[in-house]
Amino acid sequence: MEVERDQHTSPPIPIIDLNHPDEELVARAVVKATKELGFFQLVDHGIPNDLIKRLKEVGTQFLELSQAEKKAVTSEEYYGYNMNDQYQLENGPQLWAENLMHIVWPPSCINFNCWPKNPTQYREVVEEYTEEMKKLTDRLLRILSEGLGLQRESFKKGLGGETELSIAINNYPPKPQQDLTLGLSEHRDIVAIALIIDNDVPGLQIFKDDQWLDVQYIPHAISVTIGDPIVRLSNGKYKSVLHRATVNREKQRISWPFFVGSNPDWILQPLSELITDHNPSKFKPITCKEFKHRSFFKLPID
Ligand SMILES: O=C(O)CCC(=O)C(=O)O
Repeated sequence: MEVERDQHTSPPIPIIDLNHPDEELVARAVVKATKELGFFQLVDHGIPNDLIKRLKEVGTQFLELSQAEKKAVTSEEYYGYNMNDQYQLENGPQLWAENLMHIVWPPSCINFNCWPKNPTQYREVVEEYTEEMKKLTDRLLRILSEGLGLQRESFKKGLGGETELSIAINNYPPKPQQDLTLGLSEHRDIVAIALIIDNDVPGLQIFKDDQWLDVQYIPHAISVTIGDPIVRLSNGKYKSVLHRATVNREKQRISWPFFVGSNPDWILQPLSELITDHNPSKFKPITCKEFKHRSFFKLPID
């Protein structure tokens, strides 16, 4: 199989076979997609299909609980369970979604009150998924480092070493007036990288060449969105992608993003190896915590 699959859609979205024997070719494809678009889809990525299936099962079982049971999960600043069906953007579309998000790593940052207790296998499955995703995300960070001629751990160190990892479940119920409603409004990620799996209902869109493109559903594939911290670390050499999620007229869409965050107290700034007299820093140093807060509340940063 080629490392980048042939596509007959135009313009193409890169689909990268991570298990291709030529690792250099794989790395080049990831780096190219991150430099040009900030988005790609991974196939044969090493996360067992059975584990993805179990993750989807426990997530779906949680969503099927009564509202009272779901609300029993704590809701705090960024994490826990939230229902967004009443939310209306000013002069914008109505957002319709339900969301659960919680930290999965490092253990010192985990608040298990933000994790569902039901179904009972939820914790075990999410912990197993986290272990696998740590390996995959470390590999991507190493590829991004080496892609700019840096030491392989540079990007991980630039995020503060022990980065915060979290997982979410987004539930987008079907909505007949689909054109009026977005599940998740357009945004660039506050986190470094998001790795998204979904059920078989397409809805993710990315903005490329002045238009919104549908991301096709590929069974077992992982969609990767590059976020603004990677842009800052790379001093603008890598791109983040503007993306959004639409809802379907007839079918429920569910997505499970896995987020690679940062160490909250770490100073986020372009990696020093990338700064020269000819290529001065484009971004002000800022703590990761402050960056997250300012990005979340759309406050100015630089
Ligand atoms: O549901 C999706 O496909 C997109 C999720 C996303 O962008 C997010 O949770 O930040």
